[in-house]
Amino acid sequence: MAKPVIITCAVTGAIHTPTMSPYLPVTPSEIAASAVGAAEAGASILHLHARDPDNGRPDGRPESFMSFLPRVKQGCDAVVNITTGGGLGMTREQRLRAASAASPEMASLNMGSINFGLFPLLDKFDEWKFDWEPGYLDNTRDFIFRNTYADIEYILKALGQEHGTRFEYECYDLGHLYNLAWAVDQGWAEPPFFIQLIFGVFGGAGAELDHLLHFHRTAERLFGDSFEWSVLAAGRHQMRFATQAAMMGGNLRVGLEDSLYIGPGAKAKSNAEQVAKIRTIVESLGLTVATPEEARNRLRLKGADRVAF
Ligand code: KMH
Ligand code: ZN
Repeated sequence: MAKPVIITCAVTGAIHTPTMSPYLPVTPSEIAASAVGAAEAGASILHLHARDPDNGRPDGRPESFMSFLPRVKQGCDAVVNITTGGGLGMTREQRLRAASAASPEMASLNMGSINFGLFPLLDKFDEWKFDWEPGYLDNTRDFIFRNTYADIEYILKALGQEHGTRFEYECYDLGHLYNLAWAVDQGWAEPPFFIQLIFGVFGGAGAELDHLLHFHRTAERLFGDSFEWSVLAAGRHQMRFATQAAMMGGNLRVGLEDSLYIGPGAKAKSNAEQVAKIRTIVESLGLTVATPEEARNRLRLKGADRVAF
C-alpha cells in the first residue's frame, strides 16, 4: 500500500507582495482563516509566516505570529510549522525569535546560502499598493539568503535540541542535501528527516524533472530509508511538480507562498482552493491524503499539546 500523501500548505510566505494578488492573506484574521481553510481542505501541515497587518510586509516579530497562532490551533488539528527563513536583513537571532517563542512542532530550516532573486517580478507591475513593495523586490539583486554552517548549527541546537521542534529541511540545490548529511554526521539532526525539495526559485535548481529525479536518488543514497520527502515548485510549476511527487511516492507542498495561481493565468482565490485541487489529483491517482495524526506519527513530532501558543 502506498503511504498517504502529506500535504503541506504554505499560507502566505515572504515572496509575494499584496499588489500581486488580492487573495494573499495579510492580516492575522486572514492568515488564520486561510490556514484553517487549507487544513479543512486536506493539508496536514501549515507552513506559516507573519505579515504586518497595515501594509502586508513580511514580519518576524513573535507578537505578530502570536496574533494568529492560537486561532489556527483552535480552528484545526493541523501541524503548525513556523518559518525560520525570515526576511531581508534579519540576523539569525531575529529569524529565530518567533519560532523560539512559539516552540512549534515543526519549523523550516534552509540548508544553504543562495541568491534568492525576486526582482524579475518587478516587470509585471506598473503600480504598487504599498511603497515598500518595489524596493523589497529590487533589493534581491544584491541579497544573499544566508544559511551558513554556523546558522544551521545554531538553529538545530536552539530550536531542535532546546524545544524538541523538528524540521522541514528546505533544499534548493543538490549541495543542500550534503549539508544536511553533514549536520546528521555531527549528531545534530534525528531521523526521520523531512526533506523539502525545492524547484523553480531563481537562485536554486530550475523546475526540471531531471533535477527532481536526481535529487531524490541522492537523498536515498545519503539517508537510506530514514527520510520522508516532499516537493514544492514555484509559480506555474507548482501543481505539476506536486503531482509528480505524489506519483513517485513522496509528499507535496502547495500554497500561496509559492504560487498565486490555480491554473494558467487564473489566480487562486484561497489556499484551500489549491489544496482541494491537489487533493483531487492525489485521490484520482488512487492515493490517499494523510491526516495530521498520520503526519505526526510518521515525522515523530512532539504533539500539539507541547507548543507554546
Ligand atoms: N518559499 C520557499 C521557497 C522559509 O520559510 O524558511 C522558501 C521558504 C523559506 O519557505
Ligand atoms: Zn516559508
